[in-house]
Amino acid sequence: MMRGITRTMVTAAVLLLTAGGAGGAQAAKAYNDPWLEGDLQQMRVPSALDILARTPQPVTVAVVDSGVRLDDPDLAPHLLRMPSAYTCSDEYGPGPSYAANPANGDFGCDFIGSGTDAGPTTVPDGSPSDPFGHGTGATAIIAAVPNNGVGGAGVAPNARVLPVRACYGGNPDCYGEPALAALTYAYAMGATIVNASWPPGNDYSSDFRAFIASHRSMLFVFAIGGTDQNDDPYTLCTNKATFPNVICVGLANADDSAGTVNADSSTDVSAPGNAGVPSITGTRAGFGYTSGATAHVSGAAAVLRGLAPTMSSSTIRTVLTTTSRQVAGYETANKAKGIVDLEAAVREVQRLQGLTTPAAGQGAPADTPDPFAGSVALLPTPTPAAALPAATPTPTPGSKPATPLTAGLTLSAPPKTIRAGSTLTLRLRLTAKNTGTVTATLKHGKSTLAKATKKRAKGSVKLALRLPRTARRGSAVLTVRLADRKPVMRTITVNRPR
Ligand SMILES: [Ca+2]
Ligand SMILES: [Ca+2]
Repeated sequence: MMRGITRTMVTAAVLLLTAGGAGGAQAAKAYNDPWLEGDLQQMRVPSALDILARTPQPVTVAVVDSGVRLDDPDLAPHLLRMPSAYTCSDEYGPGPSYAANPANGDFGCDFIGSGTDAGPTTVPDGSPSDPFGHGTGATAIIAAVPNNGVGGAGVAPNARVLPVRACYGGNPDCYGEPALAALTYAYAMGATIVNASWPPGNDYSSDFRAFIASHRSMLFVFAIGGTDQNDDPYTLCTNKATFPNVICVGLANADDSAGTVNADSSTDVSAPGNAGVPSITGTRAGFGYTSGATAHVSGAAAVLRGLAPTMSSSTIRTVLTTTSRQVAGYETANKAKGIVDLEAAVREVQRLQGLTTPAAGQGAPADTPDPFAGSVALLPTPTPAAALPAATPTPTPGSKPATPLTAGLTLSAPPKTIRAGSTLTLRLRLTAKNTGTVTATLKHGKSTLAKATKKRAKGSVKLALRLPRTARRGSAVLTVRLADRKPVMRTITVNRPR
């Protein structure tokens, strides 16, 4: 998905973007961002934003990747902070977890902690910062603030990015439990588009595929990763009956010729790989290719979803594919699909919605006012995180309200190992206003090794779990739960007694 691409830098301080491609509209839109390339014109983004029948609603796009540079001034205003305390790993089973909280300045979830390669998972945290730049590049393409004189311009002024770090390395490698946890988390946070700038190979687990099939309110945008899938087309891309909410993206070169990785029947649509770069890095070295193409499609989908929040994911996919710009010889040469044409897609969505498409330049503003102010805290400027007010999430239109999100308690780090025959003492604190029965269980498979309960718990709580000397040794799962909230879970190894 990545390739060393020499960036063709546009140095003009103000670049006048004119609509390009087939059926060129008259609209023109000036951007003053210094790092623009030709990608927006190639997809007819400026002219699309000039004919919107109404201002698009904000759309939460989860970028599941290597993370996001959280301090980039061109991205930060469009990044989502945690809407409420949320334990980053308890959705997908036992393991270390972290109670992300806006009061801590947390943006989202990091499911792999400091893991930088395909090594073991380390401790998650609430700061999905990006050591590689891959997820940052995707975020810039989707949601960089346009027309602010800094960095590039994203495709979707209405997109708000939920940064999710779940992929190792900078290529990136996204698999296993972190990948599934990331999708689950994205859903819980109200994301209706998942940008996955990585290929959905057939080795993903049945649970991973089942999650996608059963969450059709979400549109999953995947990258075609190479030519190897010609022999083994991705099921997630080809089985439209089961996965109507998946769109798989190939590469269109800047001159509209097909990217070499496009020789595949899995591809739904193509898009540019080049893009404006994150302002803070000033480079997109190692990013582009189908990763960039995927992000462009996520941005296009975010505009359409914001325009028509009740439109199904499969309809958005159909609109993007059927309105894509066909290039002579493109399809037959190597099975490449058409290039996304956002203006044509917007016109089609407005037709389907019974909306009258305004004349070029007469449309509604594409930039939504800060839609989450007072509900989900945003970082308005790249200043150090101050204490942010706790807030309840605003469900994104078309998504299920995300409840319950919080475990309602924080758990001081329990030991990683314990001996059979000893007592495990847990210290936890119920977060403000929470009170109720707290239960803690230590289980080995279905067998309960120890259990403790505290009724009418409030504030600081101590729980003691006594393990019998005969307790089965090995990896056990500690589950701590307040009432019927989602539990906090840890893995603890039970060793032989003294
Ligand atoms: Ca981190
Ligand atoms: Ca910008």
